[in-house]
Amino acid sequence: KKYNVAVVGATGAVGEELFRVLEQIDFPIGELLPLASANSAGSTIEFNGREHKVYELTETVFSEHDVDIAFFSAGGSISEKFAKFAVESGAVVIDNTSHFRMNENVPLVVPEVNPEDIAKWRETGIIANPNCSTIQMVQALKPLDNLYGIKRVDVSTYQAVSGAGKAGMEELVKQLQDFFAFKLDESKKEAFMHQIALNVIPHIDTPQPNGFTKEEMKMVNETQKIMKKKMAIAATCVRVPVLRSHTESITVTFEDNIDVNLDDVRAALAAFENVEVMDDLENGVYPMPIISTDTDTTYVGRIRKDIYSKNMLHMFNSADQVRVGAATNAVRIALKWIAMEENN
Ligand code: 2RA
Repeated sequence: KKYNVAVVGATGAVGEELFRVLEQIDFPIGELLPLASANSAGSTIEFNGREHKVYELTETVFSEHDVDIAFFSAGGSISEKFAKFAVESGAVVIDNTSHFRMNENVPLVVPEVNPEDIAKWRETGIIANPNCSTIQMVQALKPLDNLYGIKRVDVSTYQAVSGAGKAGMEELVKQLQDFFAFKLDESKKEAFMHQIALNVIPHIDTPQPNGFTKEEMKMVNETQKIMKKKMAIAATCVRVPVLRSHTESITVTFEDNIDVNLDDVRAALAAFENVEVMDDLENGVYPMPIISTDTDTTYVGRIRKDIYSKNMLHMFNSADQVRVGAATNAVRIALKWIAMEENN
């Protein structure tokens, strides 16, 4: 069976990557419907060696093209306004924005972690894609929770500028060019105070009353929903001058009686779908953005027991934010949804 697929946000960073992933995974596509706002409509995108016209996103475009699966990556307000029209036309919506994630009737899915939740899609017609920094973390946490039972997670993230879309990536490149175009003299210091080039910014998304940011609370709330466990989680989310991959330093505290066995931990991670262990510090083998970018793998390394507590483990991961963190996760959800529908 072939499926008619719409991509809302066809000209954005995630939208463009969705076309690449759909080509590479050889998705059973009937008609492809790239959708964007009025000012991007009329342009064309390349898909499977053919030019496809970008249509304007309207309330009726989904029923006009008999869409089966609609990917949304055009911001929460667009999903809020238009997802219902795709659902009413009979399509399943796979939404990359945060708008529906914490709605209790909407499944929030990382296919390697909680595929069973996809079955809930009929309640609203929507399946929500988690935040990118959540996805790569729960892929590393799930095998460890299965093994020992996690009590608490502390994580610091080093998030690529691609998380801020095309504009974020263009800003980093331009600032690096500007920086090397002239020496950073005192008079220009103020201009660079919140630049990202050669800097790190410990602030992603809106500050919350509890002193954490919205990005940090996304990691807490989404992880608890996906893993169906109210484990304690503290996150510090930092923007770094990297283009495409997020990396994360994760400390896991297991139940008190656990004495972590590193061989069992590495075996559990290595056996987990789409996770690869890269862990040989002596020989400089560990996850890095330069390795994970443009791949669909979540790399985990720097795996080590805590020096003081036998029930604590530290590790480090890296994954491509635009692929693992958005486009590939969404396509993997769609493939599991198709398999479920065709088995019913
Ligand atoms: C970011 N996770 O990295 C957020 C949204 N993609 O900016």
